[in-house]
Amino acid sequence: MNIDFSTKLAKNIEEVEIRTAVLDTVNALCESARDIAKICAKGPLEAAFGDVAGTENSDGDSQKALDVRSDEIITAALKTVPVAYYASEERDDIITLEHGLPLAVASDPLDGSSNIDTNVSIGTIFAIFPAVENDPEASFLRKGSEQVAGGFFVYGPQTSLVITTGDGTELYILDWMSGKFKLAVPAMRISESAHEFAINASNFNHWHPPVRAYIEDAMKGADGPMGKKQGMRWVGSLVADANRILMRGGLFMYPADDRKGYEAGRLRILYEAHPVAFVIEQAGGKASNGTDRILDIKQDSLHERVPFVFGSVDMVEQVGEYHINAV
Ligand code: AFP
Repeated sequence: MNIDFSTKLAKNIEEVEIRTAVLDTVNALCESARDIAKICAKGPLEAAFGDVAGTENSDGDSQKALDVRSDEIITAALKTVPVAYYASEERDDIITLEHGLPLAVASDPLDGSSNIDTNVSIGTIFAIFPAVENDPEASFLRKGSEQVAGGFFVYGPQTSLVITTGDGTELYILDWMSGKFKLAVPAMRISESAHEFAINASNFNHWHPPVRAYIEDAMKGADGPMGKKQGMRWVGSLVADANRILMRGGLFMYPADDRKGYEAGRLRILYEAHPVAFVIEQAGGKASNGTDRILDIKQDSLHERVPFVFGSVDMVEQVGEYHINAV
């Protein structure tokens, strides 16, 4: 076993076949993450570590060698467990592993590619759905609330796993001596209010009015409507910002803006927003597109983007108020 399953993980899943399949799949993903973490730990000592692979992903973004390698590692692992279909940021189309198996897995195999050669935390994000038999598309084009499990690995000072199966959010840390992910926090909780936001402020001139108004007020700190100094962080790796917000509260925003291709923001709903929203909500936080709950949104295409706002309840709700008041 690659993970300590003495926890309550997946015990809330009533259907035995699905519960067993989820545990087997999480175990396989943990082995994949350990292999990817080993590659990350070697950095530029690992051939083709951060090099551009010379290929492009579904949206024409150039792929790094580690993007492609991570996807290959995960694909090979999922062939050993009861997963019928696999969708990846690094692949245009769904892969059918075996019709008739109970699960469908969507993944961003390597989130934070722009940070690969800067020694900044990066990660792997995954969403697990019950497979719709003989219908790969229907298995993925659905609401995020239909996930049976979701979460992400972070390859940073620790190699960690944040995961939920719908009964709270757990934090596991990889113990390199045993090679096992061990439970560190059985029930992560996001503080309801905090005073730190994460956004790529270089896009200020492209934001729509509600976002610009919110950030301008946040920048006013104690002299503005928020009445307190607001801190700011932006890692450029969703998994790192999400992990920080789970640990100490705060707000993350990647909103829509007026740049070409960013009409719905940058992040993909299926394998980035849905799994992150799942762990955030299960830790007592909120996740929206600015106004509507992310997990209630059904995506119409595999790589569809969505404006993404998540974190402490009070902060996410306040962003929603700025959107409503702007109408
Ligand atoms: P890459 O994987 O292409 O580096 O994108 C990372 C990401 O999807 C997400 O992890 C970050 O929060 C966001 O993009 C950073 O976007 P900017 O580079 O526009 O700030």
